[in-house]
Amino acid sequence: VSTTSIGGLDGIVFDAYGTLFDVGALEHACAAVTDAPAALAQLWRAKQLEYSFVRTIIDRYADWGQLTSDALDYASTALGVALSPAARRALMAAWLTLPLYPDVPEALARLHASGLRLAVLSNGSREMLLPLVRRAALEPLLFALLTSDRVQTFKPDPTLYSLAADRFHARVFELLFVSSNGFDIAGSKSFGFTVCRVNRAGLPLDALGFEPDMTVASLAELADLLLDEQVQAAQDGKG
Ligand code: LAC
Repeated sequence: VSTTSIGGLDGIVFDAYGTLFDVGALEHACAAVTDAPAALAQLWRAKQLEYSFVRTIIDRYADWGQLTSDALDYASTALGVALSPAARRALMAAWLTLPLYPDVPEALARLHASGLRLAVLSNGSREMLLPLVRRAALEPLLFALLTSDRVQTFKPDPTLYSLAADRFHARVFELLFVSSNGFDIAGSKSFGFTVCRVNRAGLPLDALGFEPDMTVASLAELADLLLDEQVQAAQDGKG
């Protein structure tokens, strides 16, 4: 764990897919249609992200559901996986039932209980994220659900990040942005957030020239860091 002081935070903004919600679960869904489910799930996710980047650069927005469907078409064709209409629907539906990583529920509850405002800011659309957030019972914990469809662009476009600063009425460095995705660490840090990288898989940091302010292996570790610091500050205040 590396950390810098993070007193004076105004709120915490979480990336969704791969940070709160376990996209690894797509592999189980893919196992229904291929003997190589990891390859299909990985290519699907990689193409989904690639399409979002390309569309952002050429200014041709399509919503996240469309991108996800297009990426599945590419990945299944490239890997020679035949999909019946029913199998295709089941794979798309897997995005609406992704589980939270096991460390997430308790950590978010603790952070919420501490009085910090929490939000999700995602490249997903509201249509695809709301079912996930509701299913995971996160709605009562969230101050805001900020999604790409509002601004019709995708991270790391600063336009999407700016939704958080606007919604919180906060200075950007007073918001802690939490993500596991390398492009999102670089994008959020470049935008000016204080940034926490969640590195559950022990992967190297993407070589984009941006260091997160802290790195944790789980959200439990993040909650410990922030809440211990709060306790310490309260004790110092009394002393
Ligand atoms: C998200 C994806 C891109 O924004 O991780 O939720």
